[in-house]
Amino acid sequence: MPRGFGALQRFFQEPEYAFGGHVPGMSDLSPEERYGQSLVVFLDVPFDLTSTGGRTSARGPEAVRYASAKMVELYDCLSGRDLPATVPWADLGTYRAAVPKEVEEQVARAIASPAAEAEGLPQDILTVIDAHLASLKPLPDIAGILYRDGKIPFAFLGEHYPTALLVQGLLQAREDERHPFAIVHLDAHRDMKADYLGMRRCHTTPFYEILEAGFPGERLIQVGIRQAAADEDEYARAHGVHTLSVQDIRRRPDASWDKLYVFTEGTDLYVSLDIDSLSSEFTPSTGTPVPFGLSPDDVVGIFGAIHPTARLVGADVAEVGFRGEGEVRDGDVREAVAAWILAQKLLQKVV
Ligand SMILES: [Mn+2]
Repeated sequence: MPRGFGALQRFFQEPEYAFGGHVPGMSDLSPEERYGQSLVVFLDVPFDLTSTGGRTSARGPEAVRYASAKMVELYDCLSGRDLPATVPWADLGTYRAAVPKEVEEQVARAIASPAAEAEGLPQDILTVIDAHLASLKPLPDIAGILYRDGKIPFAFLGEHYPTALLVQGLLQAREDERHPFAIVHLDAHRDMKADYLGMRRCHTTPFYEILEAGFPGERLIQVGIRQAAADEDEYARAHGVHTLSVQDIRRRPDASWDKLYVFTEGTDLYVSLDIDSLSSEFTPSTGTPVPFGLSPDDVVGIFGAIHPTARLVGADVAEVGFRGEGEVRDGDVREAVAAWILAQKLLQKVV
């Protein structure tokens, strides 16, 4: 029997209350029964305090829920597989980490100000940000409880920072060290800054924090990277981090797939998909869209190259944006549809 459900429940608002509702599946069972029978457990962390291009990703997870419930068939007519019939999943709901609107606006104004670029954020703003980041502190424990219950946590994140906490929790909970832990990180950005405008923990720092905690750089591959500061590139090189660029994939696809195949062989695998790894034409709502990126087909190719012996131990999809404006078909929900379909493609491949 799953021991963790009771402990987990108090951190989450039930998905029935979210806009877009419940990720569909096993709807005839109680939440506890669904949890007990699941292999994959969805959760969302709608936290976005530090991103640069506007706070659209706080509502990204609910847009992904909406896509899952209303926009996308669970039967995949390309593979003939029906999810979640073949990948039992449950939905824990929404992590309670709401940031009040006025705090969001205060921090957003400070980040956008020219003074921040020149001399960093003022101390009072950094203190406010740290106070709200403290609300994420239970995330490593939550990932650990899920791991010990034999579940695969699959998080829909707002900003990318919580990835550091989820990975930390999984690394601490692991007892079987025979399978090396490996991370496949798809992103336009390295997210490997030691500091951004004075913030030591924010959407640009999670992979710095993971490596600084002792995770070996050669167990991390970053895919689709096309934006980084010189010191992030240098840090990645110095730590032996693998990189696959969009150009590598386009010009030498077979060599790229071989690299991923070898990299993931026999691993306990964590996959972190920042939606801005996709080219900006697919991402109308994310905070920091970047052209010259991956196509959804490229991402399916990347997942397809994962070695069959890799065991997924956790995953997240980060930075999906949603402004909640206009009709959903106007495009605001387009990247959430892509995010949900790619999440399913990952699960079809590795679970
Ligand atoms: Mn990122």
